[in-house]
Amino acid sequence: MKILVNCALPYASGPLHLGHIAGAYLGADIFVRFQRMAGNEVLFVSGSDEYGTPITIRADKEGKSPKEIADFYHNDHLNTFRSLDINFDIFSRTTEEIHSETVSEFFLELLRKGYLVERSMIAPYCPGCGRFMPDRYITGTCPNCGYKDARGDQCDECGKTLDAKDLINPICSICGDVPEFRETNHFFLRLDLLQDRLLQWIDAKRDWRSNVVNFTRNFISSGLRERPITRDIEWGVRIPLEGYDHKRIYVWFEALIGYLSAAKLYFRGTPNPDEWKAYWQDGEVPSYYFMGKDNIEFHTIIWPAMLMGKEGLNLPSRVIANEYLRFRGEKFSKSRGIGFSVDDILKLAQKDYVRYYMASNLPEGGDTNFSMEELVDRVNTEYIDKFGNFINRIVSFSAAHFQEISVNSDYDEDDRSMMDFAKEKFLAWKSALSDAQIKKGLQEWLDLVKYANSYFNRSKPWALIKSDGEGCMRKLYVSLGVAKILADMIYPYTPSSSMMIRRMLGLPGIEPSAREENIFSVQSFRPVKGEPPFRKLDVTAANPNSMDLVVGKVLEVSDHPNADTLYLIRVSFGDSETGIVSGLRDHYDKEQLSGRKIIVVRNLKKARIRGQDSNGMLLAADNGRVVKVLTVPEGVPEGSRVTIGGYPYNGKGTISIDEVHAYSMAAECSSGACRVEASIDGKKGYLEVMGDYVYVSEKVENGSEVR
Ligand code: B3M
Ligand code: ZN
Repeated sequence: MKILVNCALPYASGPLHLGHIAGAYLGADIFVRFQRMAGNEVLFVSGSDEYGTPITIRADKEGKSPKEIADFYHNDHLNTFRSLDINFDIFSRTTEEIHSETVSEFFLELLRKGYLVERSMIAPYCPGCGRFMPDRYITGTCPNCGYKDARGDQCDECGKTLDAKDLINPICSICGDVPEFRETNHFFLRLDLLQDRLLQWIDAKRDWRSNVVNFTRNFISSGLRERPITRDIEWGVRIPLEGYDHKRIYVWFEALIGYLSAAKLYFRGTPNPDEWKAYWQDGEVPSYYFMGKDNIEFHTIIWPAMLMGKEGLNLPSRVIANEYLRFRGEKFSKSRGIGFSVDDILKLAQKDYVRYYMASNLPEGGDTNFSMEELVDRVNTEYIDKFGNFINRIVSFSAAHFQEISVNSDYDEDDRSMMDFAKEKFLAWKSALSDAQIKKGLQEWLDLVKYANSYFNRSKPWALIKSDGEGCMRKLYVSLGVAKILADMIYPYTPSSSMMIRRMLGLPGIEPSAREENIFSVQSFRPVKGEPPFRKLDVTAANPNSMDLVVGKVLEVSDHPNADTLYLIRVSFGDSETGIVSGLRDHYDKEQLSGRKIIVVRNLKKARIRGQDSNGMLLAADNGRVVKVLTVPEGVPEGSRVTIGGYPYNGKGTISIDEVHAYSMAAECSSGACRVEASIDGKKGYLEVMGDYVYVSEKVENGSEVR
């Protein structure tokens, strides 16, 4: 059977972090691998979403063109997916020509059929910038949840889609001016005409997850209005009509068409360029869509509406949306320095360990939390101790005593119960994955791992070998059969380790299979003894950053009562405060420090300095004469975490002043500004914050120590 699997197109505006991976991509990859094991023909599609304000915002910030940004992050995404074994058949780009052609066709056909109409509307216009501003560029307080930093298109906190004019106290995020709301002409999608059909359609989706169905049903029932699908911007797909040179198609209208244009592109240049039609027009071919929860309405309302209007293409069969993966309770955000990017985490743990932990912790039914400690714990105790050791024990024992292992005597009751249990778990795994329940599938696997361990221990092959050679071989045969099933069941989750284990089991050339007839079908095994398959994770060793560097804001400065060179400084981290004794009195007036953003080593061991408590250490560049505090770019809030060479703080308790000095932090000055470099893990790395650097507040002598 053919299956189409589409995965939300990530914006090419920044590196992917673990929140993205958990939201959409890992689950989709696991699902696709499973479907292929089950013998299905899958087309697995995604691509970079290269238009839209996330890209232009980043371009403005970096002084580059949107195209340069999109090129860079498109490649970055490709590398990221490759590094995690997430293998799309095609990872396309919305700047492909075939995409704009496909968008034009869609647009013109919807226009012809009356699903698009031109109307005048009110949009935010910034007098400071002298142009209409995308909703996303306007920020203010969310009318829904009160979050202060909501964007005009959507609130990041409550997820509600917004209109800039709904924001309370809106301002332009570029220049800070208060926007006006002016009239302009745009094309609108007549969702209102499709409301009843959409409701009927969603009501028939009995097997969908309730988060998606409930959200969609509520949304539709509250009444669908026409939606503008063009904007007064320059970066986007052109409107295929005369006279609209300064307007473009809105990213959320065209990006959805990216699924279709990518499928066309995939088959273009193959012997059968029309093959995409099999995936889009054959009503028997199901289509699955994976995404994070903030993308639901676009896939269950806008996209189906567009497809209904267009006619002749399949509607989504299944929309699967995960909730959020959080990091210490907050949403992952590379730019705010919260959590790990994929590159960061892969420095600490190999891809299959990351895939394993993430899969076991996917936010399928509600938000989950990422924790490095939990990752280490689950990988070590489940994946390595239980699974890896089981494989290693059978393989080494078998290889040490037998050339070839086949079954040569009748199964006893325990063998049978082992085999029955294996079959039961295999079938449960299969039905979970068929239903895209990724976590549940993994749980079935783990149950079987545990049972297999206890069966092997009970069987005592090391004792049997002395008294009952045949019985011993039979026990090994059953264990190897179970090991093969385990290797198959784990294949979608950790494909490269699964293949390694298959080699240990002596199964080259037999592909992983999800077919029931392929369990216990191997007649004889020739396991290959080698090294234990996995090495345990030690993240303190792996993550060398033991310094909890945080941006603080000076609240108050006072003289130390017993020392003329010292200040007592109160510092805020946003949600907490601390008191630091610091030797800046000869270098800064109190007023110069008050209100300033500084960098603090928050986990320095508490000390009492001349009778006053000091809790943390304020960093400054110091060449013995000139002392200048470190600082951060405008807009970096207190509480932001600083990384060193890409490593976030490893969370391992307090550190001593000597340990701080071991990082040999120093000012590295070039044209006008001084960044801060440190020695970490035998290499040089910069202190970074929110995608930018930590700087010395004024230019100092190159190489000045930072302490
Ligand atoms: N780029 C939003 C996101 O990355 C958007 C998805 C498009 S799917 C067609 O979350
Ligand atoms: Zn402005």
